[in-house]
Amino acid sequence: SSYENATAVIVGAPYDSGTSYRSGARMGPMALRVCDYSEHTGSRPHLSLRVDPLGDLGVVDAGDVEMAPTETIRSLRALQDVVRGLAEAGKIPVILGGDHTVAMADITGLAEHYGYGRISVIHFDAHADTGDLQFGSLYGHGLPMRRVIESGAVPGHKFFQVGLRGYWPEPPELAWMAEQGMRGYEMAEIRRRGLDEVIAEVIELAGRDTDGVFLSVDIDVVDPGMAPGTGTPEPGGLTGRELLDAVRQIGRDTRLVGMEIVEVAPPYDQADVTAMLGNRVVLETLAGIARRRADEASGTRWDES
Ligand code: 4U7
Ligand code: MN
Ligand code: MN
Ligand code: MN
Repeated sequence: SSYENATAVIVGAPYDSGTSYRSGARMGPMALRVCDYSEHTGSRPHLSLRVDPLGDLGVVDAGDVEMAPTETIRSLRALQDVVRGLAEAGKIPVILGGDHTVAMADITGLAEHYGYGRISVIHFDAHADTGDLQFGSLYGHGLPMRRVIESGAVPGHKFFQVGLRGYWPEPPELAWMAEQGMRGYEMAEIRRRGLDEVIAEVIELAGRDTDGVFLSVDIDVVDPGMAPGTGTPEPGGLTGRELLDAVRQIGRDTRLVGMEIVEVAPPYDQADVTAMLGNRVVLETLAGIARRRADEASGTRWDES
């Protein structure tokens, strides 16, 4: 196929579930694309890549999966099949959401290939997304992580959540999370210990006893001052720069088998800085992977500090 030489394959998941207070994430894939990561995925160096371009890391865009908010099960199933197919072909799927509901499909699709219980998840988000029901539904952007844990796709102790803050989750949800052995890093802990130290710990823990790491980035992990284009903004988040450094480090120092960037809702950001940041999140993660591969090929380690 035309993906033969590609390491990473971009897939759009234009879905929002109706469980958001403010919808619009279905327009995320288009917005993330027009900010044009593709222009920079060739051999041409780009300033945001600090040290190196993507080198020979092949990236292709497979377009959007057909999804509709009124067809939840069928839509998630279609995405799940695409993700599993890419994993089977040895590719790294890069999913452009969509709201966070799509995580169910992304993670389940990967687990179907790598094995239930075999992958870890590093999850950047203001929210834990471990709710039980939303408006009576099992599917929605506030509960995908509970669903994948319940299904056995990823055990709770292989979940590492970074950037949590605000008044959610509620106490019963917190108790459930603790029972599952989930590890959450709240913004207060990050500020106290420093992000570098926290990310180093997450990389170490997520790399234990695993066949691959999935990176889930909900753009609302970033402060709404820098990323206003999202349905559920929450003050007190990471800076854009911090997120870019973190994902690059994760791309470099874990065995990434897939990633998603979700909850980019263009209608709430006329300046499009949120989509641009989301675009750079993809780019920096891929640059981290490219650097890891270059280091492995040369038997050395490029010092970025
Ligand atoms: B996201 C919330 F009420 N808990 O259920 C809800 F605070 O994918 C937020 O992380 C859910 O953006 C946030 O709607 C879901 C709310
Ligand atoms: Mn989320
Ligand atoms: Mn969120
Ligand atoms: Mn959100």
